[in-house]
Amino acid sequence: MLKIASSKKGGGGGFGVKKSGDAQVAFIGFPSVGKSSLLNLLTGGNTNSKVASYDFTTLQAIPGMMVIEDARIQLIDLPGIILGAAAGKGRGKEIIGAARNADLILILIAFQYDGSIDFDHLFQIRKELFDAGIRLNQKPPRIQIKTQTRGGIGFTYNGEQIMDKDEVKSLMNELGYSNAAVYFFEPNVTPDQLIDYVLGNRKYISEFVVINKSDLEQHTYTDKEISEIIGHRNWIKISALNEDHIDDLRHQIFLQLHLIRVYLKPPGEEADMEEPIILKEGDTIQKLCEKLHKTFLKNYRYALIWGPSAKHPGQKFNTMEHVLEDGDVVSIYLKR
Ligand SMILES: Nc1nc2c(ncn2[C@@H]2O[C@H](COP(=O)(O)OP(=O)(O)OP(=O)(O)O)[C@@H](O)[C@H]2O)c(=O)[nH]1
Ligand SMILES: [Mg+2]
Repeated sequence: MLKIASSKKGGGGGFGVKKSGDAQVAFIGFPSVGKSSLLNLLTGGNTNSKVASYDFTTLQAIPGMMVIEDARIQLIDLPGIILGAAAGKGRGKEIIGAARNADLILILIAFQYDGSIDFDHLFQIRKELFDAGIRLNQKPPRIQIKTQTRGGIGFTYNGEQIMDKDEVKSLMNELGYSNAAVYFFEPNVTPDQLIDYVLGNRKYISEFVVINKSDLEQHTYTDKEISEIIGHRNWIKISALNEDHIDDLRHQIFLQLHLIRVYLKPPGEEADMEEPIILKEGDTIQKLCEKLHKTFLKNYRYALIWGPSAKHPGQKFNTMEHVLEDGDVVSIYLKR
């Protein structure tokens, strides 16, 4: 079996948590919602993050590893967030730094003793993350800007748009551009999206909402009402105390990460169907090579692929741009 250490770049931002595993999930929530209790449960006792009934029990980032369907997922328990975190209150900068590096943000809220759910916390956390440049459940806008030396602001677009040419022009001027060609490749681009694109440095990450302490539930809300308040259906009710719906949550985390399994077949040998390489949906042969070792990137000659992404078994790919799919078997041939 080919065993090569992952060559992932970067140490990870907030709190200096070293990225490890196939994907990273950050836990964000107000104090005492049960983040540490949940981390301990999901990692099956591998991790021991202190749990206590008082607020601010966790003071640093505590990473743990959860293995699910062959993927190793790093979970990061964080201190309780407080208002103003984006502006640096509490250990807000570090908490948000850790969130920015994650592939999925798990926002934890909880049932209260009166059976209500602290939805306000969810909205406040979303605002903190927004202020810190994190865009939850959004895709990067399909925009292109080409700066030019003259000609003012040009505007080309697809579909119906909210902004007209004058509005685009004045916003671009405010953003410091006097000559540029602006392209919107999708309909209804908002001014915020244009600003995000120009400012760069935005992170687009999915959120999943965990409502903990369901042992305190008094059936005040229907599922439909909860979905309406949250704004989507990516949420789950659990009880860390009673270990209720923990396996469902594990599975949901796996699904939300959109991971794919790719099997390696060393040239001339049988494929290794035991230990897949875990990649993300949309990843290319290049990503696979990066994950294996830098020599694969440098000395890549071609790949043969069997499986869902191949038009026929053993299809040959001379470049690394081909997008892989879950279940592909890949042979990589290197230059000698
Ligand atoms: N009733 C109930 N209590 C829970 C549940 N999960 C956690 N708790 C309790 O809630 C309190 C806080 O739990 P922690 O896991 O320390 O919460 P935390 O979010 O990590 O808190 P900080 O680190 O302070 O931000 C503890 O007393 C837990 O026993 C649950 O599902 N139901
Ligand atoms: Mg904690």
